[in-house]
Amino acid sequence: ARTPVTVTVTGAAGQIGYALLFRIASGQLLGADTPVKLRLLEIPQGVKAAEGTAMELDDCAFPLLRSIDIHDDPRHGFDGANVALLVGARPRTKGMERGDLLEANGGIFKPQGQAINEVAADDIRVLVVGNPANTNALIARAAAPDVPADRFTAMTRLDHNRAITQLAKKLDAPVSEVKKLTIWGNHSATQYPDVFHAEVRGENAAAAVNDEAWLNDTFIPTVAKRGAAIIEARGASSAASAANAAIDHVHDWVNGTPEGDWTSAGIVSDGSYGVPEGLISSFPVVSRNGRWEIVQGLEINEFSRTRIDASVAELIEERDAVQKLGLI
Ligand code: NAX
Repeated sequence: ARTPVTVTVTGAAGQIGYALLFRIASGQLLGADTPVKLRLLEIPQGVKAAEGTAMELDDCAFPLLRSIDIHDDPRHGFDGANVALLVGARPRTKGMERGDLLEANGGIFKPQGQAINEVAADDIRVLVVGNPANTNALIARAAAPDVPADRFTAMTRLDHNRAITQLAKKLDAPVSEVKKLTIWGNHSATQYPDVFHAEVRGENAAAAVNDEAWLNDTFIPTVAKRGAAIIEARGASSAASAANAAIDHVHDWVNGTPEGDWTSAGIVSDGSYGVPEGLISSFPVVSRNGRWEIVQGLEINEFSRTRIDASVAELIEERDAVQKLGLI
């Protein structure tokens, strides 16, 4: 068996944490031959519930699970971490302005970034799930100057997976026949799910759909507002599907994406496709040798350009706001 990998999960006592931890411990994150050491990070009020989850993890007797440690101090929670899933965040509450939300989350992601900088393993990979995910990732990254910038990512894989299923249903195809779909921009209502380069059963998806009104009035809003639709139906926000997307993201990052396909992830922009350098924006990406690479050379039509630019404009606003707050 390989050397154990240390995985830190923040917000471990929350609903995504509950859906995520059992899958990590069973080997679905890193593979069936990689032992896992779990480190759960919570706020003090969350520690007792995290202990309960740890009891249940014990009761599964997962062969790959080597240890579980619970912490409320990031300097201990990220100690030796190879993978960090930053799930815990401050949700928007009634009457909260966007600036207040960014500031409250800065109070979480800045110290977590600093702790990652100080105590995580040299090969640390970070996935930010907690919203606003892209900008929280930007804050954590800025607080960790000694960690290569490309180790900080934000999750848009749930949006990606949602878009695959909507497109598959429209064309009456199995999801396994949908390739090369892209989520661009921010993980928010402005995100742009792009089917113009996607393939369904080997054919161009936009041509197969051949219905711009469906794209504009049904597909894009269904994907972008899916989170709200889940809350409306379930009375609680997406949890198992969010955990599933986090597993997919890290699994592909570590093991590589399949040939002939790509996925979507929020990664630090190198200026590709007119997205300002340094922003954490969602792109079409492949993973090769353990690193995300942006798929290059795609032609961006007018329909896509307007929508990518709108989402990127929102990311710029968020970046400028956290810059003003001294968070980056
Ligand atoms: P819950 O409220 O169930 O759990 C959050 C947990 O985080 C709580 O146990 C809380 O005590 C803990 N926490 C808060 N501050 C912390 C800190 N500083 N350190 C460690 N733990 C801390 O939320 P849940 O439904 O699990 O969602 C978690 C986050 O994921 C939210 O921000 C949510 O908006 C976000 N999501 C992101 C998605 C994405 O696609 N990127 C989709 C799903 C989800 O909405």
